[in-house]
Amino acid sequence: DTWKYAFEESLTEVQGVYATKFKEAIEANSDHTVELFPYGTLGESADIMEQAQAGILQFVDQSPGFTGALIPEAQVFFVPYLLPTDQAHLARFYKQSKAINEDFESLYEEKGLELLVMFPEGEVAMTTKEPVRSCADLNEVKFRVMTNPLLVESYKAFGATPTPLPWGEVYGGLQTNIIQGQENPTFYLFSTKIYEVTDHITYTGHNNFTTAVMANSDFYSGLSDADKKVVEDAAVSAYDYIVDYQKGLAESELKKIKEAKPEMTITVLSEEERACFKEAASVVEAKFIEMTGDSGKAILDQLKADLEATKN
Ligand code: 6CS
Repeated sequence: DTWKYAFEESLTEVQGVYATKFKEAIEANSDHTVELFPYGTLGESADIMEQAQAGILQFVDQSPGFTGALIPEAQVFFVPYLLPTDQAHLARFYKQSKAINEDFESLYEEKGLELLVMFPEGEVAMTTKEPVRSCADLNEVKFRVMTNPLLVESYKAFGATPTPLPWGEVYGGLQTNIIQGQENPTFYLFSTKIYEVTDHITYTGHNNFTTAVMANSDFYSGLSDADKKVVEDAAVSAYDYIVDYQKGLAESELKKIKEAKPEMTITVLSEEERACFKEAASVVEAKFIEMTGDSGKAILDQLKADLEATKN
């Protein structure tokens, strides 16, 4: 039989490379085939999530940036400066974290989803039309964010005017000046040509892009133990592959942006310049707890403990 797997990026972007490895592993180790549906073939992120919950798709990759309304606790990934930017630390963290592999698993399960893996896609950078050296520079900037209430709170706390939009409206929105900024990992700034419609890249170090792959729960629980193992093993081998694949990716893609658009400014904010963004973090953390209560607080504490435990 054929299993359908949709994701939010193209086949050659990070989620697509992950999905391709996952497919290869399933097909090498079972009689099942996996059909891949890249971004745009079945709609936006919210659409593929609905299809996965309905069982039309067996697998879906949806980032917590879009899962926040469904699972409020998933917004924890948008508390600024919670996650480190060190990729080696992150690689250990997602694999070993109890918050992810146990606590989030049950929260996704309640929504009919079997969480298979979460993985990092790189430090996010802001791209804007005007330079950003402090929060004050975001004043009056309509800044596109994924449709996630806590991300809205973050950019409010940063001083911007947050504008939640699905991905499909971002390039056009920047082109027509409906929005004047957005954030994404470096590889994505190049692959989606977002550098064509913004002039400044700013690294504030405030977050790493997290994504999640899950299966429809009814589908998953109906699998034989052997097939479940094939799926779990495929998720793990694709994880190891995607972590390795991303080594040096931000650097190589930034170089390509510079070649394509030499006038693009690229700024890594100093510790001093980061101060107002870091101050905003505590406001956002408090908002997160206000939104999610004891359950959110428990996951936040566990996540912090997991980050500490995977430092070295
Ligand atoms: O910003 C977004 O909406 C998109 N960013 C990435 C890196 N992947 C998919 C997502 O839709």
